[in-house]
Amino acid sequence: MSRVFHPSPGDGSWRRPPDRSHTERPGIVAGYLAPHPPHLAYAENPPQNEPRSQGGWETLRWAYQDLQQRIKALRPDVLVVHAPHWITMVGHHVNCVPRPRGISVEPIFPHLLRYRYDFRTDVELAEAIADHSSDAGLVTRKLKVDGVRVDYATITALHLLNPDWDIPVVSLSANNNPYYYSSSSLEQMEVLGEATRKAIEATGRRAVVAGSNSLSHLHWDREPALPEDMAAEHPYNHHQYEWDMRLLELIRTGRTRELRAFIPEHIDATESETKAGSLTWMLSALGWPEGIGEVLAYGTVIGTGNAVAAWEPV
Ligand code: 2X7
Ligand code: FE2
Repeated sequence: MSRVFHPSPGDGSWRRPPDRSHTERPGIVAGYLAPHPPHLAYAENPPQNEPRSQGGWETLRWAYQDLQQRIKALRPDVLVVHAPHWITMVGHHVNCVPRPRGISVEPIFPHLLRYRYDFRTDVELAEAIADHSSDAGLVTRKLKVDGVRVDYATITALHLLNPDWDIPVVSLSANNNPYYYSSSSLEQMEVLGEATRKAIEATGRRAVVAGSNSLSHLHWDREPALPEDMAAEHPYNHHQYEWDMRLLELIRTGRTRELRAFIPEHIDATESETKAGSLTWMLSALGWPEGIGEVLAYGTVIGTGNAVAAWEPV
């Protein structure tokens, strides 16, 4: 049975992942591909979000429930997330505000996401990531202005990974200046990933790193009257779907070296949101581990391809 569409056996045993927190070694304990369409948070009906839904996009949300259990078992000190919609035109910014609070609104889908957030930043690690990145030659800034609104992608991914919000966070921006000109941003994301790993090790943290990208990224310009009408949900076209499957096949068979070379091809073929670099950053932080990689679910959201995937070094 393909793991792509059948994320878990039906006996509920996936809810009880082994307790792996005994590995108290500092470092990165897991890397996750954690897509952020606002629809997924909307469909969960959390009290923090104003709009109400009837559900939808279940296979992706069930995979996130699996990740929530895994994260609880790992007991990390911090969740480090890179997401494409905190766009910074000059350099890579790190949120160093100790307690971000506010309302995050999805600008294209404000009827789906108006989410009241309140979380803690691991400021020491945030500053260490900025410093290591700067030392590695990247233009880097520490965001210290209280009250700056946190983007919806960061909030959606963090909510879906840890709806209890009881683990401190470090949030990184997407430097979309190189994004507009070429795929050279991916080279910078490799450097940012290595700097992130060094900062995690230097501060003695046990960290989960989450790259928050969709895959194929063409989407409808109309939505159904009921946004969660799953009869209307399907891939934008078969070409997009096929290229997503090629990428997922590399992930689920652990062919990470091939994946690294394939990501730019996939971007060219599908306008993939991986162009913002979150997936590359996350895998670079993990050191591009060969032989591991799981696809927990794939599903489309308003036509875009989205996968929840995991890399858990033993
Ligand atoms: O940010 C997104 C996305 N990546 C995919 C689909 C729809 C909305 O928002
Ligand atoms: Fe997005």
